[in-house]
Amino acid sequence: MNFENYIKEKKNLIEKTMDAILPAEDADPPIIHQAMRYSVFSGGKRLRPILMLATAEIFGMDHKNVLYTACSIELIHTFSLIHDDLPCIDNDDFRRGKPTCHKVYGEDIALLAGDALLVHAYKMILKNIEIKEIKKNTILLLFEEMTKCVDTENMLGGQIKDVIHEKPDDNVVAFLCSLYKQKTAALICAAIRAGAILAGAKKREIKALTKYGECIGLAFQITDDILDIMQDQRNEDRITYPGVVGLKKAKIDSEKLIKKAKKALSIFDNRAEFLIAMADFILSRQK
Ligand code: GRG
Repeated sequence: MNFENYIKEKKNLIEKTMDAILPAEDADPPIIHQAMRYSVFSGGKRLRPILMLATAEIFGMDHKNVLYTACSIELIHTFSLIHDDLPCIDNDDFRRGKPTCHKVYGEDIALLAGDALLVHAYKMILKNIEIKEIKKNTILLLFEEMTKCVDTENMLGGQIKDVIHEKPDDNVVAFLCSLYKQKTAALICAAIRAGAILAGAKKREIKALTKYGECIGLAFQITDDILDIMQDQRNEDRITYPGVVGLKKAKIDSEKLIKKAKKALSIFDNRAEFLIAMADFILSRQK
């Protein structure tokens, strides 16, 4: 199957599952469920759940055993975007070309919709109990993976550094890389690691996939900043990697990271072809 069809097929699968697992729009109280669904179904690329499915596929794991966890990671992603857009954080009016959640539903409901999505993400990890192929211990490992990724050592910590705009006097590049690893790469890496954990991958395989995830995660955020500059959407308050090292070096560095990521997959021979294609896509994407 070619890459475009692969992405399309997986995206459909994920969106169908999310539609089935989220509370209906008219479930009480309707406003929160409408807001949750508005943000979840407003046109995301679904990269993180696709990465999870593609990782589990390396080990021959059936998609149906991965879908709840894949949706869980997309719900965490959506929660982080809703909160990131709030007036008290980035104050963005638009996301994916559409009004942000708080613009449509108000700040109070948007904040709570984000909270509800995080809780629902954990419920999805628990729902794995219904799948007989998944052991209880695997579910505990998934909980650990998700929690570490959201915690102050990762997403929350990175976001806090971003919010307080505290720039170190020296080694700004190292500071930015650490912030990007926490804020962005951690969730991408957790998606990949969760796919491997679900599929019962061995330690050395998880290590290789973690390296891949860290590299593509960092390259993803650098590319995101490059796209913001090129599409004239830069936030002047934020220090960014291309803002510090320049566009040309930022592009070279993200290419190096993608090369490193692909090299980490060499232990899988040709079984990781879609992960390799995903790595290339991260560099070539325009949105
Ligand atoms: C505790 C999880 C948690 C969050 C609170 C708000 C916050 C702390 C963190 C925000 C992190 C954040 C917004 C990182 C930006 C990552 C990024 C570049 C997102 C865009 O990802 P895409 O392009 O989005 O995959 P689509 O639109 O395709 O879904």
